[in-house]
Amino acid sequence: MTSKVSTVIRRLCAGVALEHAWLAGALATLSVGLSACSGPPAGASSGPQSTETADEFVARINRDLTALDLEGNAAEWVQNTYITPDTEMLRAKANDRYLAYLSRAAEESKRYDGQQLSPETARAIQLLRVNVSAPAPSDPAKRAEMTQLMARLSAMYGEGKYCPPGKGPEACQNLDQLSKTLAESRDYDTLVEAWKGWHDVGAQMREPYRRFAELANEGARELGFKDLGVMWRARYDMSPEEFDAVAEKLWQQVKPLYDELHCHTRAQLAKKYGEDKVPAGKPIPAHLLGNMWAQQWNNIYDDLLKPYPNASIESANRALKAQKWDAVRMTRSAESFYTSIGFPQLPESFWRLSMLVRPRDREVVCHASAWDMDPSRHDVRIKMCMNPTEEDLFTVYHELGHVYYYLHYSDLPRMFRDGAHDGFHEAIGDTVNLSVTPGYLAQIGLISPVKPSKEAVINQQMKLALDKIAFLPFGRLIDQWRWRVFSGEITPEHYNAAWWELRKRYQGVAPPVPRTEADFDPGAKYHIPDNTPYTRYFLSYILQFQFHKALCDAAGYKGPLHECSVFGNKDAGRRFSEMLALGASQPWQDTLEKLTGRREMDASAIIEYFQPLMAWLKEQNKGRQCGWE
Ligand code: X8Z
Ligand code: ZN
Repeated sequence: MTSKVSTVIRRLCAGVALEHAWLAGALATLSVGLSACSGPPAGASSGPQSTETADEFVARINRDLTALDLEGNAAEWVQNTYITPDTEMLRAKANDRYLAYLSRAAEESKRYDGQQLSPETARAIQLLRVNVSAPAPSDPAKRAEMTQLMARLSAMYGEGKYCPPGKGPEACQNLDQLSKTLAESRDYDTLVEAWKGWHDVGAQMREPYRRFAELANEGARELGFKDLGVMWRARYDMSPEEFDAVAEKLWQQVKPLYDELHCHTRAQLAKKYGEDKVPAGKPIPAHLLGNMWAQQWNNIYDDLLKPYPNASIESANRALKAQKWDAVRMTRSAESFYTSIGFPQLPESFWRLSMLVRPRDREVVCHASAWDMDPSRHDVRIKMCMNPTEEDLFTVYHELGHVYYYLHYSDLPRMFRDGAHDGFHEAIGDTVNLSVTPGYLAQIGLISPVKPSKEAVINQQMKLALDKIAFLPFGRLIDQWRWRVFSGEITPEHYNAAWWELRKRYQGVAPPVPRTEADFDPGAKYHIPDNTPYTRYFLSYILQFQFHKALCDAAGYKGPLHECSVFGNKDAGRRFSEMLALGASQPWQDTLEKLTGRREMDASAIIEYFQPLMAWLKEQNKGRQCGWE
């Protein structure tokens, strides 16, 4: 639906409508056969008037979508927090109505092609045409089939379990339990079992996913795009080809950092599990990195990768448990960071209506997300299954970043209530997390006071790199797979092989047991069944360092970037607020320039940040056989 950050494709940013030849071409071929649509959907005001001006049209769309959002958000929220056949059906129906409306509105907007429009109106119309991550075919039967598949895939992921063979249903384990094993066990075979147990959940999604992708692609083609992957990339205010070049350039900038981290990590894992299990020059077995998808590796920091075990900087895991931090306390802690930089307290309804822990009596989709339920009432929520771990603590700070973005742009017209682009939305909470320094964690009593030393700096940098640097190739590869699925380059007979080929190429990891085309390992990652575009996270992991540097400058900070925290700094908070309040009302380049003084996404801030660790890693890796075949 429209307002949950994890599923929305954030809308296209551009200056004046049809200024870009590539988009004008795509839209000129708009040929949605909408005659089958009957009347305005529930919640929509009366249909189009042929005399309607473009400004009136946009005002009507803003009004109608605001009304439709309420129903769609409510249906999707309930389906996510109470999975039953009934809520699945209700979500599919609400989504159906919403998508029918969007298709019709996109078609109607063609009336204004070639007209002189105000930049604001032109922009709203552009955003309208690309603001959906799964456009429906115009055939109502196909649209219904697609929305049912979307709800089904979401439920399959939420209900997924591993049931060890020969044991009763009480032995079944959900994703939280299996993830805990991946984070905490250091027994090779136990890890294999948990890894395989979860990945096998994907197999049942293969056929529904194949059909879903086919239908959504058809929807994208009807809108004039070559395929859905091209449509997703049309969101970034440049041609898809230009965007590919930008993303590739960023990846090449940061790849050397990843290569050093990979080399050192593999050497440490070989010490732990043996050279036979983790050979030099080969991809790392994907189940040894502390995370189900090997996407962030910080769970193996404390015992396997802490450079100086006797120096400062441990993870907050132990203290969170010992001090019995619960989900409310973790969320309050995040809120208090935001209020320290001048942001408002969370509304009372946030506390009443959010889901912070896994309910005991029903199935839910536990993957963390933030929801903009009703901007007019400031009804914002998060949905998480929090446990007292450092990972979840950082995640709740992340989610509140989305929530504060929603609150900041709640007064904008509907088409502009969005991130400058989706990477901005993902980067807000993570930027704040870069100020959650060891000093801050010590201040709130979660780690021992830091004794400043060169060793402590390297420890801290390693801990952070296992999150921020380890993630980069993962963030890059997910949509490499999907874009190729949508373009037809990867066919269903090669879904899994292509997935592992990309995981090997980018991340240098390999499955711990042989996988075949009977498996569907992409389905074991939330964003695939949920159809959430993923390049947003890759962009966010670069942007958040640019934002952090800009906020530190705004705070008047002068030292090395990795020691800066803007905790408590109202000047930094004001600059951040100004950016958030702009939402999607102007091209993201203008918004980025306002905060950072630059119009390009650029990796030099993350490179600067990790300079001390890079020097240290290069030293460690001397004489090692780095890379993988
Ligand atoms: O999905 C998320 C957030 C919700 S927007 C928890 N993230 C990605 C993931 O878990 O795969 C944050 C980091 C990357
Ligand atoms: Zn997020």
